[in-house]
Amino acid sequence: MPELILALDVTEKKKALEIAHACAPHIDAIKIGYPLALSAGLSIAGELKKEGLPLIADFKVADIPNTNTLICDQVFLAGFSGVICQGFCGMDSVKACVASARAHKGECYVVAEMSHPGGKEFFTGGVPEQIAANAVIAGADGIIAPATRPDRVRVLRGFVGTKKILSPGIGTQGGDADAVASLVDGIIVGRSIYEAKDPAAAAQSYAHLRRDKKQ
Ligand code: OMP
Repeated sequence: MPELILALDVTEKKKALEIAHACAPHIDAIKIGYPLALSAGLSIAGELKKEGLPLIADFKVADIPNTNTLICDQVFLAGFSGVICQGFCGMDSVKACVASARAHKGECYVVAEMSHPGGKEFFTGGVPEQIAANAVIAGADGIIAPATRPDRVRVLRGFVGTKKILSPGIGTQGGDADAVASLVDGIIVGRSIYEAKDPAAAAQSYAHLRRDKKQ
């Protein structure tokens, strides 16, 4: 059964910190990306870390190896424990992110296929499978695969074996947490939690899916 990762795509710093604090007992990790990092600054990482949870930087890093290294080093120096990169830039670019993660004792996840409708335009024709295979060879900790397409998660599992699969697209994007829970290691949920009237209660509603966690 999977862990619950809160996608904290809130652009008001105070609200973000309040939601993180309220949800902390009911989640296993926090993921932030450009929305919060650009509005609140990278130092938000230090404040979110106080919740004592793994903190993933979803910057979907997608550049040449040297630039990827420079970006990921900053991510880990800011206090994040994990980073998400794109896989379509090639093995060398992914390896650079993995090397940075290792140097900082952090984790690296590679987007293999995206969850939104447009994700079917270019993440097709065997590309996600190749990205997933590359992620394994590069030594990444796992991949990102779409909860909106459980059939595709099943296929990609065949390429990553026991590596982790983190899966976004639940709730607002139409994915069903119960349908993917047994297929993945982490479900990523954003708006269905942070836009709820009571974000903590919304997070707690996934409790039955979380792995061996005391509520
Ligand atoms: P909600 O749709 O609000 O639950 O948010 C989903 C979160 O997962 C957002 O932070 C997205 O940026 C992220 N995400 C996707 O939705 N689809 C993907 O294919 C990949 C990601 C991601 O890498 O986290």
